[in-house]
Amino acid sequence: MLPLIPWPTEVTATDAPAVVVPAVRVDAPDPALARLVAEQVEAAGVPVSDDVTDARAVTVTLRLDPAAGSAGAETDERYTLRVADGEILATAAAPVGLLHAARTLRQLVVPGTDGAAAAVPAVVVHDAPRYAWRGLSLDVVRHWFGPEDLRAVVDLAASFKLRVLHLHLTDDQGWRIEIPSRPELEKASDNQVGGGSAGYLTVEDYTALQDYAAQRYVTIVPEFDMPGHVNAATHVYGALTSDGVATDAYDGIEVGFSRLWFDNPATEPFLRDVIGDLARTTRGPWVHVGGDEVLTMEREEFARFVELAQRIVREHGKTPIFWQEGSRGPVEPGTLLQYWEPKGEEFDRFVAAADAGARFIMSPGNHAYLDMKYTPEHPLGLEWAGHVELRDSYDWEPTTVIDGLPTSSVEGVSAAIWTETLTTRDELFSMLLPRLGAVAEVAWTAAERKDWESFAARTAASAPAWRASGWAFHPTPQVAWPE
Ligand code: TNX
Repeated sequence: MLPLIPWPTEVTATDAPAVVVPAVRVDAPDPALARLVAEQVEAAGVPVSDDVTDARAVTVTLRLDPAAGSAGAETDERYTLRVADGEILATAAAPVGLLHAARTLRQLVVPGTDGAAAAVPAVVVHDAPRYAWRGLSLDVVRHWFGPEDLRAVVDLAASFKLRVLHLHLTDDQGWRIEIPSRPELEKASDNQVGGGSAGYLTVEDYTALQDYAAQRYVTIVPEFDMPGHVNAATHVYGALTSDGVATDAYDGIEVGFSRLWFDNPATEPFLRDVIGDLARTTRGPWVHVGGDEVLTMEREEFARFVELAQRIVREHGKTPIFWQEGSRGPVEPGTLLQYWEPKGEEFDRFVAAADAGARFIMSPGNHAYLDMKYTPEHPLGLEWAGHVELRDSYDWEPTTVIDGLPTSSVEGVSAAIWTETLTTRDELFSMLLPRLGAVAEVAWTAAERKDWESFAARTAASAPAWRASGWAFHPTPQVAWPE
C-alpha cells in the first residue's frame, strides 16, 4: 500500500527492490526548485548532500520533458516519477509538475527504523489532475492567523498538490489586509470573535506570503466580502452607513446584519479603492468579491453591487469570483461562482448563470466545509451544514451537486474553513486534517479511480509524515490509525 494522497492517475509498483536512500543529491533544472525538492526529501527524514562525490547519496533527477505524464493529459501539471535500479527520476512538462513529483516522492519515502536508512519503493507513477482549480478557502477574520500560520497552511495545501489558497480577509469582526489608499482600515484589525487582540497583513506581509506560495505553485486569492459582512469597514467609515454614524465593533458570530448602500455616494469610491489596491497587490489572476449572506437588501440593489464589483475587478484585469449568491446579479462569461450552500430552490438560477458563461467552484458545505464538526460531540466547529466526517468529505462528486449544471461548467473544487471556533494553529489543522486530503483527492483523482477503503488506509499511513511536519490531525475512528 503506497500512502499517496491524492491518488495518481496510474501507479505501477514493480517487483524491483526498493531504492535505499541513506542520503540524496538533487539534480534539478534550477536552484530554487532544487531547494524545494530538497526540503521535501529532508522533511521525510532523508539528508540531502551537495557533495557530488558522496558515494551514499542517491541522485534525484528532475528533468523537463514535454512527453512526461499520463497519456493524453494536456495540463502543465502532468508528471512521471520512476523509482528503480538505484535511481529516482522525475520528468514533467513544466516545473510545477516536477514539484508535484517531489511531493509524491516525499509521500513514498519509508523512514528507516533502528538506524537503518530510509527507502523508496520501486514504482512508476504517471499523473495529472482532474481539475486545475484545487483550492482551500480560509477565514482569517473570525480568528486571526498570521504569516507564520499561513505559510504552514500553504505547506499543507501544497503537500496535497492544491494550487489555490483563498483568504477571506474582511468581515464584520475585522479587516485583515492593508489597503494603502484607505490606511484607516487598520483600526479595524485589532478585533476578532470573542474580542482580544488580532492583526492584519501589511502589503509587505501579503507580498512575502504570495512569494512563498508562488514558489510552491500556490496562488493566493484575496477576498473583500461585500456588500454584506462589512461591519469592520462601517466601524471605521461612518460615511458608509445609512445615517453616517460608525457602527460598533462586533465580536460575535452572527451573520447577515451589516451592509453597504448602493446609492450612498461614499460606496463606489470605497469599492474602487479596496478592489483597486487588492488587484494591484495581488499577482494571481483572481479577486474574490464575496456577495454571500446579504440578508437585508432587495434583490435589485444587490444585483447592482454584483454588476459594479464585477466591472471594477475586470477593469483591473482580474477575474471576479463571488459566492454562489452572485448568480442573483448579472454575471458575465468567465466569472467564477463559489457554490457553498446546498439550496435546491436556487439550482435553476445557478444553471442559468452557467448558461450565461459563469463557472463554478464546488465547496458544498455538507462535504467540503472543514469547519463543520466531525460528529455532534466534536468540541470544535459549527454544524449548520450537518456533521462532516472524513468519509463525507471524500464521497461526493463535483459534477452532480447542482442538478442540471453542465459538467463543463465546473471549474474545480475548494475546501473551506471558517474560524469562528478555531483559535490556534493546532485547532485549525485538526479540522483540516485528515479531511483536506479527502477534498484534494476529489479535486485531483478521476471519479472512477477513487476508493474509500484505499483512501482510509492511505490516510492512516500518512499520520507519521503529518506528525513529522508538526501538523495536528483529528484521529477519526473511521480510520485504523497505526499505534
Ligand atoms: C457561512 S460560507 C458563511 C460564513 C460563515 C460560515 C460558517 C459563506 C459564504 N458564508 O460567513 O463563517 O458559513 O460555516
